[in-house]
Amino acid sequence: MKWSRRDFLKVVAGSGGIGVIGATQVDRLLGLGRKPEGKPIYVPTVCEMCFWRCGVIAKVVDGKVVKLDGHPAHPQSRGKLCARGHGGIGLLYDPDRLKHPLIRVGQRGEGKFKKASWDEALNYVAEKMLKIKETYGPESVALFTHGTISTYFIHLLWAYGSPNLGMPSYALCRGARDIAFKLTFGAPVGNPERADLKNSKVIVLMGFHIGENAHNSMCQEFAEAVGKGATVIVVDPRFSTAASKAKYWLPIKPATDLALLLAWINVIITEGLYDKEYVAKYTEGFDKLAEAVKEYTPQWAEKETDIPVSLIIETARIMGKNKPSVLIHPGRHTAWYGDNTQRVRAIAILTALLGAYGRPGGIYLPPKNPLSEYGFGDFCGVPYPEHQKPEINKGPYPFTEEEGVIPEIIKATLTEKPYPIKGWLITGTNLIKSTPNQRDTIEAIKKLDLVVAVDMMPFDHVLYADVVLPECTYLERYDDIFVVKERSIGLALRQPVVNPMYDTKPGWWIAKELGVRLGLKEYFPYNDFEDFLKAKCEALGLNFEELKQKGYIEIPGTANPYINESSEVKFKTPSGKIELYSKQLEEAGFPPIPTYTKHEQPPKGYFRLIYGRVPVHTFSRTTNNPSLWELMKENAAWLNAKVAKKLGLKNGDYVVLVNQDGVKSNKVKLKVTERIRPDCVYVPHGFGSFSPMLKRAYLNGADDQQLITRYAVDPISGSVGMRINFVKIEKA
Ligand SMILES: Nc1nc2c(c(=O)[nH]1)N[C@H]1C(S)=C(S)[C@@H](COP(=O)(O)OP(=O)(O)OC[C@H]3O[C@@H](n4cnc5c(=O)[nH]c(N)nc54)[C@H](O)[C@@H]3O)O[C@H]1N2
Ligand SMILES: Nc1nc2c(c(=O)[nH]1)N[C@H]1C(S)=C(S)[C@@H](COP(=O)(O)OP(=O)(O)OC[C@H]3O[C@@H](n4cnc5c(=O)[nH]c(N)nc54)[C@H](O)[C@@H]3O)O[C@H]1N2
Ligand code: SF4
Ligand SMILES: [Mo]
Repeated sequence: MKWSRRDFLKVVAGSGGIGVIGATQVDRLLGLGRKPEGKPIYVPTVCEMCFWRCGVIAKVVDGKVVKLDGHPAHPQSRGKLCARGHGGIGLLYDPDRLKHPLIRVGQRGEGKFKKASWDEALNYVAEKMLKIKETYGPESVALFTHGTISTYFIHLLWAYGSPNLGMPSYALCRGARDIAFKLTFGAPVGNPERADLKNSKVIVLMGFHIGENAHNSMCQEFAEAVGKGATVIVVDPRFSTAASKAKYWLPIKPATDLALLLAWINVIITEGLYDKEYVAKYTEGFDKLAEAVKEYTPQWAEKETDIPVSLIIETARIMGKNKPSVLIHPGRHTAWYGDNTQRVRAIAILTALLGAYGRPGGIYLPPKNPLSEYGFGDFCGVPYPEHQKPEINKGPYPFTEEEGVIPEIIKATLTEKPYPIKGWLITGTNLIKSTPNQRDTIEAIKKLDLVVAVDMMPFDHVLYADVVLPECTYLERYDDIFVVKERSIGLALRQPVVNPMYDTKPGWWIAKELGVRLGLKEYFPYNDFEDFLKAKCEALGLNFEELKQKGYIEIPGTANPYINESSEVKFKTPSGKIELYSKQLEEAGFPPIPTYTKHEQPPKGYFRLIYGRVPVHTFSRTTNNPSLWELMKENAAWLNAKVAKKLGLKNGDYVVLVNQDGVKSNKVKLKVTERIRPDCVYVPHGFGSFSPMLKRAYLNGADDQQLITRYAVDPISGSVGMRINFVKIEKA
């Protein structure tokens, strides 16, 4: 059966789904009384409406972007875009954009600014940064960053001499997953994830809601697999869009997934359903694993998870029968409870037992990379200075990486221990929405000598900035070349589709201008970004003009999806094998095989607060986008129908959520539904902005982060579990 765009839409459209941005809407955005009539030109570029980074073909008429389509050759778009990708035009022409540099005149948080020139604003920041360096040392400046702008600002931070970097995409997102996969297989699962979805016969999604989580080619491959008859098993306390495509929906009691995984491993081993040859050849520690999981019987797991024994056994058998083409998706946002690394380790172990790592339909292998590593830092050829003080950003977590644990930096700022942090650079992340315990974040800001926000939109955190530096959008700028690591290696170029509007500048320019003012000129040896791009292309053996014209170039002969059984395979773990039993964890004082820990369940009268994605928005960043706002203006809190009846609440009622610490949400509409367990409330993430500078997003529903005053940090990875908060419901 051949899958068409319509079938793709069916998957993605499950819950309000994909939206098509109408032509009249574009006209309105452009402020045109009529459609542009000139001859269209088509410019290839790369999307940044989320971090899947699809290839885009932009249609430009009379200097205006009138349409965005998926790049047909780019493996992550395959000729299609999701609603958010189409909605890039709404970002470009959003009248609420930051239009020129700003310097604060009121109190931090008040959002009162005066217009400034770039020179004034950059000099202000550089002066303060030099002062902090002189008084406290460079380590006292921290950077919070997300997205492509990170390339330039991490370079600037390291050149300045600070290690204190925090990326929300790490400890608040995929950090635990990367570490668990490295510990087990010697390599992270990658971005895009190396999930061989289109060839899977069984797909297991644990709290991973494809369709609402709208990563483009992943949705396309999921649709393809479903079309070919793959069995889908969805483990989620909520009947997600993916659950509507599933044969099995297992409405698990939240926080107990590790019990289910251990029981599945138990059944696979006791019933001899594992891939014996693969396990013998490629793995280490099987006997110890078999011994350790004996206690985790399906009978035991039923009590923990609320999933009947018969279903635990039946689903395990289906996996065993279809091995190795079984994809147990490792997830992406894996920051759930305090044991995230061990939970994802259990997924990795189950994957290995089924022989699914490096086999069709499981996790494919990384492509062969013939390219020399040529990062942004390599261009200048000047080494970074050594920092003189310990890094705060990694906390006490032995396996965490340089991308850091944001709450550790916030804690240090508050306590001034082990040393004071006095400056924050915030680039491309809405720290207020992405980070738990907003009160701590706001209190920490009060202690700072400098807060800088480099953003496109006046989101919540911008209100607290001393200086606001407006970046132009991805449609108006060059960025560093993307090395795409899908099944093959490819190179993709983001290039300006139109000239920057207003007095906005690209991130590479802002970082360079700051660098020059900080006396770090040798780290930024370019005038124009094309100098850098051309040098990089040369180093990579590529023709820049060809890349500009095509937008995406694949490097032939780099695909390496499956294990070649006839040659020796070495995993990049200490033993060279897949480590079911992890000596690295043992040596660091952690259980070498995942063990189950119980988490607290909601007290009487309270519900567990869970959250997730909606297909037409990316976190908070799109909530003011005129096109996407029209598709979904505010969020609604999901509540089980029987519970609602008991509480005397109806669908559409406005309520306030109050958490265990007495913190109240904005008023939010109630979605009364059978599609959620009675012990949970589900709030789509990213809504409820309190920035009055956003005409559409201002107070548009509830902000889940406001209610996340508590978090549980995973002692292995520093992953910040945010699903340990409980709420009760009051009528608004
Ligand atoms: N409660 C809760 N917290 C979460 C999550 C959750 O689901 N619930 N999800 C977690 C996850 S998985 C992640 S990855 C993080 C995401 O965290 P963030 O990336 O911080 O998410 P956003 O809220 O979208 O904030 C993005 C900010 O960057 C700006 N921005 C967007 N594009 C650009 C650009 O090109 N240039 C510049 N300069 N600025 C830009 C936007 O205007 C916005 O202010 O949040 C994490 N935190
Ligand atoms: N449209 C859209 N797509 C996106 C994004 C976006 O902002 N918008 N963001 C992208 C990014 S950076 C990331 S990290 C991914 C995140 O996407 P996912 O990795 O899929 O993560 P979440 O959005 O946190 O997933 C929430 C799901 O977990 C379920 N859940 C809650 N608690 C539990 C539990 O204890 N057990 C189980 N089994 N399930 C539970 C919720 O009901 C919900 O269905 O999405 C990416 N794709
Ligand atoms: S998945 Fe959608 S928003 Fe993300 S990069 Fe692709 S088109 Fe853009
Ligand atoms: Mo994420």
